[in-house]
Amino acid sequence: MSTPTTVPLAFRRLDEDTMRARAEAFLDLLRARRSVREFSDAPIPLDVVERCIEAAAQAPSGANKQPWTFVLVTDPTLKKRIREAAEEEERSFYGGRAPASWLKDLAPLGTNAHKPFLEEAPALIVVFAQRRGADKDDRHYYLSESVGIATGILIAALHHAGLATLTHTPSPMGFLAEILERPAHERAFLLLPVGYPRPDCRVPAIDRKPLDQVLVRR
Ligand code: IYR
Repeated sequence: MSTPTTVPLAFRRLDEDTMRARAEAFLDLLRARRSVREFSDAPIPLDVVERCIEAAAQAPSGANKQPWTFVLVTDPTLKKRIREAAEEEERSFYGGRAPASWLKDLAPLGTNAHKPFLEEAPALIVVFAQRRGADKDDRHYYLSESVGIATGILIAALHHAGLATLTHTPSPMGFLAEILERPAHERAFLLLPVGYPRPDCRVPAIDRKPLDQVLVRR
């Protein structure tokens, strides 16, 4: 076993009032985040999106393998192909593949097989999970956990930067690797339309569980 090389940790200790203020501000910020399905087609600063992707790529991952690829799609032809393929999958999902109980759970969200946002949003980020490295002996670990953490950071970073997203999971998502020409060891993890909400955008009236339902203190 070789000794790992280390560097000093850059850590700034904050006073408790500052910690409280920052925790509150971050909670307020995330309370205001909502999944958006009605996007404006107005252009967005792509340099901002790229910095948010870079923020996501700072996430911790199993053995620091960083097993993710983010494909930023802005080409209208590709967006159209993605919309058409996604809608085909969704038609079969809503038209019989999904059990009645699942459709009942989705009813409050008002979703259906119609996915115009895949063309209307100025950008789509398709997050891919790499089952292994480019070299076939390079193993990856805790894939879903790692890519899930990075995706969560990405959603928070985009919201913080003033952009709306939707966590969209057309299922199955195999068509994304095909359309975006990803290698066989990558599987699509999540599709995130990114943009500004339409000025008349409405979102479902849902709320989050209060802290006492999600936190157990022992
Ligand atoms: N993928 C479908 C269905 C869907 C599933 C869940 I779970 C959601 O939270 C929302 C939708 C669709 O995108 O419509």
